[in-house]
Amino acid sequence: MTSPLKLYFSPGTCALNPHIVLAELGLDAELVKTDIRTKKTADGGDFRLVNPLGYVPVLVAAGGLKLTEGPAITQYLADLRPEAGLAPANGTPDRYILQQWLNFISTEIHKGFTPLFNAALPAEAHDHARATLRTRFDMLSEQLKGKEFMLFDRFTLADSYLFTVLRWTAFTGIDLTQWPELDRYSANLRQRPSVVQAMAEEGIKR
Ligand SMILES: N[C@@H](CCC(=O)N[C@@H](CS)C(=O)NCC(=O)O)C(=O)O
Repeated sequence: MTSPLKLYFSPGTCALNPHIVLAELGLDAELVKTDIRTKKTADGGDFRLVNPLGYVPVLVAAGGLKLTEGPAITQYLADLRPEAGLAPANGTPDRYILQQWLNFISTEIHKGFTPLFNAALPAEAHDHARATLRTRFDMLSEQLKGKEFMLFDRFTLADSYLFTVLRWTAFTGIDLTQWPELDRYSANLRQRPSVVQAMAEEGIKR
């Protein structure tokens, strides 16, 4: 039987986050590899017909529901299996705390990296992006002091997302060992079976 879930991803991008969540929840999904430069899916399809803005992740779910935006996709998935505890119940104070952090990771960290992936920008723009990220990493490092997970003493959607974006430091000239707490946190999560599985399925080595 084909899976009712389909995830459009590109290896090592922010789509690794919902991919980890799928693995964490033990949900089967059809994984559609997408080239975000050519906007083609692996079978030669036009990805812009799936997302006119041409970015991953995109989740297609039962009933034809189509979602973009990582935090919406991962919350949808978490709510399919609430017993796994990846997101507190909707409407509870803890759910808003989770949403606060997902929004922080999305806007302050994820999008903070964007200039660093744009080789056309001048060095000053890259330096500015790194300097801004450093201030966010200082704050996160305090938040994670002595902790295995970001929130509620358990693995949540905040961890799959933060792990995904911290991985990018290795490719953008940021030495994560400057923040031993973040380095330790990231190294621990890398050993997690769902993370190992999702990275292997995407063919990511490091
Ligand atoms: N707002 C979207 C942004 C997703 C995004 O930045 N995707 C990147 C990969 S990490 C992408 O596909 N970029 C290709 C493009 O924008 O052309 C989200 O948060 O899910």
